[in-house]
Amino acid sequence: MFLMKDIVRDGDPVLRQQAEKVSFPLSDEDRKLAHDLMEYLEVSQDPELCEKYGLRAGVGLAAPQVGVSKMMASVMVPAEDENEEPVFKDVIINPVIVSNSVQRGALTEGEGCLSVDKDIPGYVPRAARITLEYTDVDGKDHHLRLKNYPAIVCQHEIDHLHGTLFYDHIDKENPFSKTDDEVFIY
Ligand code: SB7
Ligand code: NI
Repeated sequence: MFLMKDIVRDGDPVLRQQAEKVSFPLSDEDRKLAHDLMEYLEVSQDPELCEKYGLRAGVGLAAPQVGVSKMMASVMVPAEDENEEPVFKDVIINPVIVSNSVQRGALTEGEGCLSVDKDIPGYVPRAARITLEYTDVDGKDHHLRLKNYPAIVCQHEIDHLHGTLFYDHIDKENPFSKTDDEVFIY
């Protein structure tokens, strides 16, 4: 199981690398990685276990964040009502955003990252909606449209696979500048 000590922090070159494509069928090693990436999210989103293991809660975790430069990330976006199924939950392998909405969106609270220990305030403008393609752990291909928060989280994770961190997108002169036709999420 991954703990905070396993999470690579900003400054480590692996976070700035282009990750490698994963081949199928998955090796035992890649299958374990997929499992462990999702396990972190499940454990971190359980308040008791999160506290017990001293984790930071996360809705996503990309392989480079545990030092593995491969195109794999776990995403688990809980429903607002915690008794409901997550709005999106999967390990996304070799993900590609095949289309982006013209409309932009940003989280009102900005973003954070398990690999970035300090708070970096500012809007992180992204596409409000995306069309995503990826392969799951069983080798099944997926093609789906995501909007709002799940779309933002997937963009944050896919950025990790290309060596980009959320603060790269923040306008340095004017971190809270709004553009026209931008939706604010949450
Ligand atoms: C806010 C938080 C995340 C994504 C988008 C907005 C995920 C934070 C956890 N991670 O560092 C995952 O890469
Ligand atoms: Ni991150």
